[in-house]
Amino acid sequence: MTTAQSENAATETRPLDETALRVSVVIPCLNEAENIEQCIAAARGVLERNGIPGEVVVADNASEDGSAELAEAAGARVVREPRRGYGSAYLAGFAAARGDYIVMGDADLTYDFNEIPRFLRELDDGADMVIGDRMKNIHPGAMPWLHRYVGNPLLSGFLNLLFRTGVSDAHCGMRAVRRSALPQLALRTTGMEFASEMVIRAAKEKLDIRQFDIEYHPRGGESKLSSFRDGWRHLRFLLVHSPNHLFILPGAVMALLGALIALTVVANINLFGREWDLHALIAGALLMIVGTQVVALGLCAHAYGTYFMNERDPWFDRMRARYRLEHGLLLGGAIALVGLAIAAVIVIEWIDRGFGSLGEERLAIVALTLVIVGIQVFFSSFLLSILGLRRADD
Ligand SMILES: Nc1nc2c(ncn2[C@@H]2O[C@H](COP(=O)(O)OP(=O)(O)OP(=O)(O)O)[C@@H](O)[C@H]2O)c(=O)[nH]1
Ligand SMILES: [Mg+2]
Repeated sequence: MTTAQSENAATETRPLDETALRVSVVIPCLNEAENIEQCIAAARGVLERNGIPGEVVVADNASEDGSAELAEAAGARVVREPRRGYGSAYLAGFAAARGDYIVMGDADLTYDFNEIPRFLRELDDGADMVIGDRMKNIHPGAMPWLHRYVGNPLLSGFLNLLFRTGVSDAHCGMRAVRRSALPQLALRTTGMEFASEMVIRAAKEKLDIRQFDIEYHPRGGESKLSSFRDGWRHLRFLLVHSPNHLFILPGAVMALLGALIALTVVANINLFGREWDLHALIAGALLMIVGTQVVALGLCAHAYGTYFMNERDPWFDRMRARYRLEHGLLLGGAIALVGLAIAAVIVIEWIDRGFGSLGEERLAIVALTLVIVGIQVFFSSFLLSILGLRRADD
């Protein structure tokens, strides 16, 4: 998005009497009575000292320890969101924010709000989203060993493997974003995975994302993060938003490996110094059938993302441009026909032998596998086409 476009979008969403509000510091809060006043004082102090016209919005998640009242008394505008979750809190806070820029930070004193001007400078310089990187400056006791050396590096690494965002610390909670970029991000997750969603969506939309090192301090009060539940929520989010890595790649590898195994057996190839027979062929058949099924599921997931969720994937777009329903039907039909032809040969031989005993187990397995795979391709093509019907409606 160009600067001119973002300026237009900002003016469109901004009420007339608040044209001067430059920054909203949005703080999600769940039972942070110990810290919330200090956080608000820090944020307000930075805005005042630097002459930045802004507000502090606390998105309270139905705290039961009086956090919301403390926040109001400390001069924050409090938005109440009864639906629990880090993402829910932020979505409510974003909806209420009035500043051109939004700065995000936890209500637990882990982040230094004195860094706000640095974040704003990057936005002024044209960035759409700015994110801190805590990993080099973690103060003693600020992050448990499991998160520092296992959870964060693994999840950030996996996120970048799948989505190539270039963000080093994808779960850092201190960020800033141009408010006009929010409609484009279309954020919707409710839990801690919101942190991943924001980074992935920004990268997919090719926004200008910048990062710099910040310090991470030990938190006051109790952590709301649950290592395994929230770790899993992040991982789950990454997987369900990447059909290529979840389905297409593993499915294609399985199907290909299965086909190679089947070929080795049928062609009597001596691999690793031994012969491969029926048991290997059964394993190969299983891999071919399951692999095809998984690839078909991946294509349907892509179709759902494209037609229902407005999530485009360049690879799937190219596939759509190149292949139509009829291609799938022809491919599936041809594969099934080859299988049926092999089955027919076996039956003819059986008749020839006067319905006596047969020794064509290998060919029978190959025929059966091809018929199954062909039928899968044939009907999956129809299903893909049905999912694509929405395109015509739109
Ligand atoms: N987990 C969680 N946090 C919420 C919720 N609603 C608001 N929050 C706030 O979201 C921020 C992030 O939660 P934290 O417990 O600090 O999680 P974290 O920063 O990943 O982990 P720590 O390093 O232990 O602070 C805090 O300011 C919470 O008060 C909620 O429903 N669940
Ligand atoms: Mg925190």
